[in-house]
Amino acid sequence: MEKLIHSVILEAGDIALQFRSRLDAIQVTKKGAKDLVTEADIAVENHIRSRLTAATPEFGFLGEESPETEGKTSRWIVDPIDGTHSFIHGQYFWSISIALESKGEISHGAVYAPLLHELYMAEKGKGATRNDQTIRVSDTIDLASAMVGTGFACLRAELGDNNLERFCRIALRTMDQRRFGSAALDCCLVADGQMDAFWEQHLNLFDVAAGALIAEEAGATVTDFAGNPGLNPEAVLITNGEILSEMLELM
Ligand code: 2AM
Ligand code: CA
Repeated sequence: MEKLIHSVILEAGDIALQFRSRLDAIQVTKKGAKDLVTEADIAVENHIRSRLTAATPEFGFLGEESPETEGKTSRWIVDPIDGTHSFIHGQYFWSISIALESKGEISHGAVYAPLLHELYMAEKGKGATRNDQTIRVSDTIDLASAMVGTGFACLRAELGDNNLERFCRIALRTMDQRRFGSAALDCCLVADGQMDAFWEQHLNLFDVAAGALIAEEAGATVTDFAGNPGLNPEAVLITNGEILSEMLELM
């Protein structure tokens, strides 16, 4: 399974990069007021879907850009381009995310950021890697020394509870903050210690299914904003463990 995911995600990266090389000519369509989809999102998802479905016809498929198909006990969960706005603007921080869920539990996760040349992978119980090297969360012990990240998907979804107050509250207590624009990649940045924590609300499962497993396998805690363990895309808090309680107080 790992080999299949590895080849498919690298192929998907090549397709995305071909579109990236002619960004001026790329077709962008609106799914919602600020919710964009490009030809690249669709071509990448079509490729991933046809490759994975051919190799595992018995599995279901949940992707951001195509209708869901039911599977028996396993399904692929795919975001073809996480960080579509970054992609459209020619920026670096976007990624491709593939997860495999079996009997309700994520068993494999891969996140690939083609322009950063970073491929993160994890298998449940077997640790996490970045470009084949084992990774671990940071050992930062207090929020005052921490680098944290967040995202504002909710603003794009035009919801009332927009994370700005929480961001200001937390920003006053940390060393520094980042907002990279790809939730899948943000999870991986906590996994390899580049950030000490990441939170975001109102995400979709395909944004974070792979990233959360990668983070967990690298030693991160994955909870909701109340500290309940496990992945809840509505409220995702991923930390290096050391700063979990300080973060929870501020959520
Ligand atoms: P996307 O680029 O695949 O749409 C950035 O804050 C994160 O929010 C990204 O993972 C982004 O994924 C996601 N996101 C963007 N718009 C969203 C929306 N309208 N609803 C939910 N999530 C969204
Ligand atoms: Ca996404």
